[in-house]
This record gives sequence, C-alpha cells and structure tokens, in this order.
Amino acid sequence: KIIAHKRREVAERQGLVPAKLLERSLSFGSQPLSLRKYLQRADLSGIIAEFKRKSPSKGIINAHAPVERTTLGYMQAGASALSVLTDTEFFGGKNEDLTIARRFNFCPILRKDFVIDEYQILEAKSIGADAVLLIAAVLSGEEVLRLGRLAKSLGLEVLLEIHSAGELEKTLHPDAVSLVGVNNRNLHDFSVSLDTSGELAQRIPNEYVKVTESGLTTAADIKALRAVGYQGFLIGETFMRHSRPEKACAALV
Ligand code: IGP
Repeated sequence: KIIAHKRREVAERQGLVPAKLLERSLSFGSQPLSLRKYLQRADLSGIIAEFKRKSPSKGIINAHAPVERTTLGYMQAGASALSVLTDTEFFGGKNEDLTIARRFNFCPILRKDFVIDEYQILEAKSIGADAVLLIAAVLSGEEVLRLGRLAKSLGLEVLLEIHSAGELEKTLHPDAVSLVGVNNRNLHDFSVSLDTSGELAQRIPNEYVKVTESGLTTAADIKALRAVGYQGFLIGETFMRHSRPEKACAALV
C-alpha cells in the first residue's frame, strides 16, 4: 500500500518540479556530511535520533514536538546523526521537516522515506539530506544498484535496510551501499526482536558500517549490539514518546 502510494506521489511531484529542473538546482548544493564517518567517531554515541510523528504500527506517537527544538536538542544531547521521516501519508512527516532540521543542525541527516524512483534521490539531495535509506524488501538488486549509484554520484550515502540474510544477498553491492541497517521490526506483522540484529551481524561484511534499527529502548540494548559489531543505533519511538524527545535522548546518551 505504501509503495503504491509512493508511485502516485512521485508522478505528481514530477509534474510540479520536473527532474531536469531539480537536477540543475543540485549543482548549487553544499558539501554533504558522511554518516559513515560520524558513526565511526569514538567521541560520539552512534545514536541516529529519529524525528517521527506517527507510524502505521503505532499510530500517533507525538503530534506536538516541534522539529526545530527536537532535532537541535538531539544533536546537543550527543546524537551522532538525525533521521527525519518525510513521508506524509503514513508517518506524518514532510520534506520541510528535513529542511528545517538542516537549517538548525550540523550533523549528517538521513532522509527516511520509501525510495522507489530516481526522482526521490534528487529530491533528497535538494532538501538537504546527507544520506538516503533504500529498503531491500521493496527493491530488486538492480534497483538498489541504480538508485545507489545515483545517490553516490550526488555525494549522498546509502543505508541499505535489510530484514534477512536473503535480502542482504539479493541487494548488497559495494558500488551502491555504504552502510547496512538491520531492521528489528518485521514489516509483515510489526513484531520487534533485537535477535534479528544479533543473528545478522556476522553476515554483513566489515567494510560496511553496521546499523541496528527499531525497538531499541535501553543503554543495555546499545551496549549488547555494539559488542556484536554495530556502530549505528537508529532510535525513534523511545525518544518521540516523550513530550520532550530530546530529553529522553540525553538520558540515553
Ligand atoms: C526507528 P523505533 O522503533 O525506534 O521507532 O524505530 C526506525 O528504525 C523506524 O522508524 C524505521 C522505519 C524504516 C520507518 C526503520 N526502517 C523504514 C519507516 C521506513
């Protein structure tokens, strides 16, 4: 359902701002920050703090926290990077959230959306993202390669999201991917198990920075997953459930 919606959204947006026009504007873009490098820094927490208002699995999580104070607070609390949902229909985000976060923050920003088309990569660059998510569950190996190469040519890093060893084998390509994220949330029944990250850690070659995504709630979770090779910890709900998400982030860092 989300992917069908994305196809319509891309067609509509392309009618409004054609890809060619977007592409030309990108030559004015600033130098992106490397999510990889920030996650490898020993002086930072490795936390990628997410701004997420709602989700299909949880409904409304936080309708009121402002993006300015929250993302700036995340960074000041010691998050290594930010993740901003830009999907409106299912996650209540918008491109403007990322643009606002960009204005206030000096750390890498991941654009969190369902990328299925080149246009969305150009768009990610134009709104100020440093990295994009590609979800193996909804893309073929060739699509990951094509979208990933385009991202790379624009200086954007790709975080490839997987749920299984099969998805990893199908889509991992060194020309397209810089980081691999293991999503602990099962996309079909929304159940969460940190064992997914535990089991897949060894399968991911060490040249990729490893990120564990979803369902992380405590410092002990982070510690245990760091011990098996993860350098990035993507956390949304644990922070966003709070009226002041940035304070919950500070408490975990
Ligand atoms: C964050 P959580 O459980 O901390 O809120 O999860 C993040 O991993 C999750 O939002 C996410 C996601 C995605 C959202 C992971 N992959 C793909 C949308 C699309």
